Amino acid sequence: MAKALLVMVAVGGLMIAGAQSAPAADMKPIHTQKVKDVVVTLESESGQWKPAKNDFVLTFTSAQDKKPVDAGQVSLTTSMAMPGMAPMLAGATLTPEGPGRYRGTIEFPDRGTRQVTVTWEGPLGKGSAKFSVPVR
Ligand SMILES: [Cu+2]
Repeated sequence: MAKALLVMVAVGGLMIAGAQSAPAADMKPIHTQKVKDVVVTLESESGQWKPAKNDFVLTFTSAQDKKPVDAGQVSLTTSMAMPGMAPMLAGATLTPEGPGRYRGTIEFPDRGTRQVTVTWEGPLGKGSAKFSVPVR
């Protein structure tokens, strides 16, 4: 999974050079979190995750001037605690779309609150954000 993610990110990076990305559709925030000087925003057209395949956008901006932050290598993973069994894990496929902007997909088999971990490692350093998102 981790290896596939790296390949996807690398391929996405190549695509940016040639392709002009489509204008962003109207997005609603799923979650916003400030980590030091970076604001991490998870958003989608519906503003929530459902038990199915989900498309979303992950952005990194400066808390000071609101400009995009080059987050570099980014990952988004989720887990859900399930009584009496191992936590259910799901990772997102992320494709860089522009400075500080990643288009992602993630699939959930059921409802329930996910613990989300976003990590990044780029020119401005590395960091992580942890928060929970309901799947409903
Ligand atoms: Cu579950």
